[in-house]
Amino acid sequence: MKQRTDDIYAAPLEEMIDFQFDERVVSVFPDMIQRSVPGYGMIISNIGILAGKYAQAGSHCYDLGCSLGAATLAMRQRITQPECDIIAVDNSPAMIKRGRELLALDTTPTVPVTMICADLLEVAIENASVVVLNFTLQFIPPAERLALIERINAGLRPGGVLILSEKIAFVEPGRQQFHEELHHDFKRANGYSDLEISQKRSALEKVLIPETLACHRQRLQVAGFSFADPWFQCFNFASMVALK
Ligand code: GEK
Repeated sequence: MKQRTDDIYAAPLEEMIDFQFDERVVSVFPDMIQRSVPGYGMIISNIGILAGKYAQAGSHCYDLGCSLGAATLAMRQRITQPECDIIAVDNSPAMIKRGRELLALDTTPTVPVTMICADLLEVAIENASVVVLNFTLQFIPPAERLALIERINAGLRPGGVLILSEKIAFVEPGRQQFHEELHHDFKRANGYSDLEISQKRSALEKVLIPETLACHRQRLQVAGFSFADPWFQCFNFASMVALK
């Protein structure tokens, strides 16, 4: 599959369909996520660095909602502890198909990777030292989020980490507008038109549900993490690290 520029929302759409991670999205995904998520490349590199630091010998590292496996590959390059493997999960067959092709091109010899096409809500998390939810929890129904975070905490070894990146919301309308406008400026600067920005926003409205940093922090605490701190924020996008 050839790497393409994202023009999915460039022409006016007669009917707005909820956003789906289908073949069309997969074919433009690396371009789409780079141009839409401020700091994406930096977050991916730092997931590698965090995994290099927190992966424990003989444990599993999970990349939940792995898409094409960018975070998986970054972790694979940095993990030096013996007997670790990475379990990468996504429920989009098109993502997993392309992700496996990209994985086959990666020549990093050491850490074995298994890419699984499954609902992450149904995947067992066990003997884990690093769990990554890189812009994935936002697509999980809010009522299911606490149980998932509790299950991740239960599956982590002591000293293990959850890396949680999300689009975030703000309680005060003025702050919400401030960050949202800057994000739209970021997308415009990356070549998206106002039509593309507004059509994509409508398509995502019912499927991507952001929460406040305070809400994430509280859930992580309730789930049993000893602390959770944001290590990255740019406009309405943030990444937190939670330590068990
Ligand atoms: C990256 N982490 O490049 N089970 C499994 N996968 C799911 C589920 C679910 N229930 N719901 C959504 N997904 C990646 C980027 S993208 C973020 C993550 C974005 C998957 C979905 O199929 C998609 O591939 C991914 O979560 C979200 O580091 O596109 O904004």
